[in-house]
Amino acid sequence: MRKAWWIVGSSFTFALVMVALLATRPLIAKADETKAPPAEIKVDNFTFGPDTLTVAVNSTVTWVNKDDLPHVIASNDGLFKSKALDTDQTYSYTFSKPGTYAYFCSIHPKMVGKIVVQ
Ligand SMILES: [Cu+2]
Repeated sequence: MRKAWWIVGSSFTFALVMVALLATRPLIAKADETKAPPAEIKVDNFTFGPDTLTVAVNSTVTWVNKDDLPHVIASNDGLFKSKALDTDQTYSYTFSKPGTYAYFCSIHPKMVGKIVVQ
C-alpha cells in the first residue's frame, strides 16, 4: 500500500513538471517577438503624418521626406537631429526609454510632431 502511494505521488509530481515545462514553452517562443514593428512617419506637404505616434519602448521610428524640399527632424531637447533630408531620404531613431518626445523641423519650425514611447 505504501509503495502504491509513492508511485501515485511520483507520477503526480512528474505530471506537474511536464505541465510546467509545456506551459513555459510559449513564453520562450515569444521572446523572439519582443522586437517592435517598424514605425514610419511621412513628411509631406509640411506636415508629419501622423503628427503624434505612439510606439513601444525600443521601437525604431523612421521619417521619410515626401516633399520636394529638404526637412530636418530635430527633437526639442536636442536628443536627436537628422541632417537635411532631401526627397525620399529617411532618418531613423530608436527610442529606448518611455516618455513623450516633441520634435520639429529646424528649417520650418512650425512643423511639429511628437513621439509617445510607452
Ligand atoms: Cu521642414
